[in-house]
Amino acid sequence: MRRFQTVIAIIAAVLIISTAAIASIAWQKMFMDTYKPKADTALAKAKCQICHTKGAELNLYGKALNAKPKTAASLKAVEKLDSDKDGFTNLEEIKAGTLPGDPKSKPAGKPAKPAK
Ligand SMILES: [Ca+2]
Repeated sequence: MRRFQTVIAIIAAVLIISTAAIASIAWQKMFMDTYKPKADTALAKAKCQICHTKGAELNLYGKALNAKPKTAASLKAVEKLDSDKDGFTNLEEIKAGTLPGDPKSKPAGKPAKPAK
């Protein structure tokens, strides 16, 4: 009986992890389809790190998106935010090819106006 419970727990863990991975891939595809970042930018190369830190943990941009339904409208809804608080809005960063969830990655120059 105990072995059965262990197997069920392992299956449940795998399902939870793979569901999260599939959700992340869906977000990534939607992001790339929506913004089409230029190939040689940090943003295009970041892949999972657009929304995640090195591991599965979400960065500040990922957390803002994760609170919303998985739709392109949700991407638009967080464009005016400055998720990583580096002074540039998420959209300014996306257009510049930098990471909206990483304050160390930001466009050259100064923000157009102070971000919220
Ligand atoms: Ca920012």
